[in-house]
Amino acid sequence: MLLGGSAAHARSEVPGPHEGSAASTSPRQARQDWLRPGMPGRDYRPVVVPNGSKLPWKVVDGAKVFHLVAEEVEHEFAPGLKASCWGYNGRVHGPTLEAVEGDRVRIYVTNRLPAPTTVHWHGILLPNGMDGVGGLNQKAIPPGETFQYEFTLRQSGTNMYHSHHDEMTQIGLGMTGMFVIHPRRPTGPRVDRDFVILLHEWRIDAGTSRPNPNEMTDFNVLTMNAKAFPGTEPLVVRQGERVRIRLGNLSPQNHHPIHLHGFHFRITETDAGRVPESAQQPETTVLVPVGSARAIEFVADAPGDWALHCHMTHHMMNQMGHGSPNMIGVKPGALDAKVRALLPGYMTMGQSGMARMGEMGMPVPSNSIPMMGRQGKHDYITMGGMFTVLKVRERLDGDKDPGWYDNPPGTLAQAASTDALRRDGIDVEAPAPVEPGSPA
Ligand SMILES: [Cu+2]
Repeated sequence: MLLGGSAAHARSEVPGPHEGSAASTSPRQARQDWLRPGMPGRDYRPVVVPNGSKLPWKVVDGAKVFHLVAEEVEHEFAPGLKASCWGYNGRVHGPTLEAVEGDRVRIYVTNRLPAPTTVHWHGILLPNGMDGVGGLNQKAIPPGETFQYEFTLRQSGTNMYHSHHDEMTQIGLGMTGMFVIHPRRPTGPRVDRDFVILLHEWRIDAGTSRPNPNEMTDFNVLTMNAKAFPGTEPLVVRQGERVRIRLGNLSPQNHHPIHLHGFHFRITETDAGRVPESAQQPETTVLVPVGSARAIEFVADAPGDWALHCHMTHHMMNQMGHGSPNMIGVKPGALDAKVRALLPGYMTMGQSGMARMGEMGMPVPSNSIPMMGRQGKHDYITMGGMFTVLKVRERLDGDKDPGWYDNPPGTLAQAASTDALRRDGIDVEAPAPVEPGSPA
C-alpha cells in the first residue's frame, strides 16, 4: 500500500528484514529495512532537469552512496548576468537527487564554504537525527569537514533539500536542490516525460555580482532551475506523450502561481505523496507555495510552443525592470531635446509601457540583464524571469530543441483583411460596440 487517506498510510510499506545485516544508525534501524537498490530503466524512468544536473551515485553494500559538496559557485542566470552564489557540486541549484522508495541512501556532505552548514531533507520521513536542522538535530558541519547522512526512503514523490543553518543567507545564496523519489510500485498512468523545476528568487542589484540574501520583498531575478528567461531551456515533448512537471519552491518569500498554456492538467502530487485520483482537480495554474512541491500531469496532445510561467507579472520581468519610475502617459514634449544638451543620447522611455525596453537593446550596466525577453518567431517576447517554453511536436530529433513552431495555415492570429472586415460588418472607425450587462 503506497497511498492512503491517513498519515499512517502515507508511510509506505517497506518490507521487513531481508537477508544479511547492515550498519545501523539508531536502535530503530537495528535490522535491515530496505530493498535492493532501484535501478533506472528497470524500476523507474529517469527525470529530466532542464538547465540542471543530477547527482551521481554508486551502490556499496546495498546502499546508494551520494556525495554532495557545498561550495561557492560562479553561476550564470542568463546571458550577461553572473553572480557568486553558494551551491553544491559546482551547481546552483544543487544537482537533483533521484532514488526509489525502499532504497537505503547514504549521503556524504562535504563543506567547502567559509561558514558551517547542514542539509535538511525537506519532506522526507527519516530518523530525527538525520533531519539536518543545525543545533536542533545535529552539530552544524564545520568548514572543511564531511558529515554522513543515512536513511531508508519510506515514501515516493517530489521532495527537496536545502541548508538548514543560517537559512536566510544560505538559502538566499542558492543552497537548495530537488530530491525525487520514484515509487517502488507505481500507481496511475506511466508518464513519458518527467521534468523537474525548482523555483527561486534573488536580489542582485544591477552591476553587482553577489545575490543579497538580506532582501525581504523586492526580488529582481526570478528563476526556474536558477535560470531567468531567456536563459531557460525549453521543455521538449512529442505530441501525445503524457508529461509530468515537478515544481518545487524554495524562494525566500514568494509563492508562485505557475500557469501552463494550451492544456488542462491535474495536480497529482504534493510533497507528501500522490493525490488520490478522485481528488485531482483540473487546473491551468498551480500555486507552489514557499517550502512546497507540486507535480502536475497532462497529455501533450496539442502541438505548438506553449508558455509555462509564473503569473505574477513582476516575476516574469528581469532585473532592470524593477524600481523604474512610472512613465505611463508622460508626454515629454521638448524635454528630450533639452536633456540631450546635457546628456547626449537621452530619450524619455516607458510612456506606453515596458515592452520595447529589451527589444531596443538599451545599454545596461555591466553584468546585468534587460528587464525582459528575446526575439521570438513572430515578434519580441516581452517576458523574462520565471518563464520557459513547452515545445510539443509531432516529430522530434531526439530531445533536441526543435526551434520555433510552424503554425499551420489558418491557425495564426494576424492583421484582419479589408475583405474580412467588410464581410463581418466590422467598422474600425465607429464607436467601440458594447451592450449593457443587464436589461435596461
Ligand atoms: Cu512568481
